[in-house]
Amino acid sequence: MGVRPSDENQTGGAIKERVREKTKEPSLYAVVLLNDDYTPMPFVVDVLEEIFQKSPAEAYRIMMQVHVNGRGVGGIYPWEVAETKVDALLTRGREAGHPLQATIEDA
Ligand code: TYC
Repeated sequence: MGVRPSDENQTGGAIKERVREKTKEPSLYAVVLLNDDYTPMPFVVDVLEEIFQKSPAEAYRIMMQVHVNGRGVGGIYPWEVAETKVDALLTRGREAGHPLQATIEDA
C-alpha cells in the first residue's frame, strides 16, 4: 500500500520527536580582489577597512597579497552579502576613477 504525501508526517496520534531539523547552513562564497597596475595601494587598504571591516594591519596584508600574487580574499560571506560587497567595491572604484575589480568564488 502506498503512503499519501499528506500522511508522511503522521504518527496516528503517537508523539514523534524530530531529532534534527532539516535546515542547512547557507553556502559561503569568497570575495576575491584582483590586482591591477593603477589603483593606489592606500585606496585598496581603505576599501578593505571600510567595506570588508578589516583592521588596518589586516587590510594592508590583504592588499599586499593581491599586489604580489594577483589575487586575495577580502572576506567569505553568504551569496547576497558577497554580491553587496562586490557592488560596493566596484562603485567605490568607479567613482574614484580606479579600475579595481573583484569576483565571487565558491569558498
Ligand atoms: N597593484 C596596485 C599598485 O601597485 C595596488 C593594488 C593592490 C591594486 C590590490 C589592486 O586589488 C588591488 N598601485
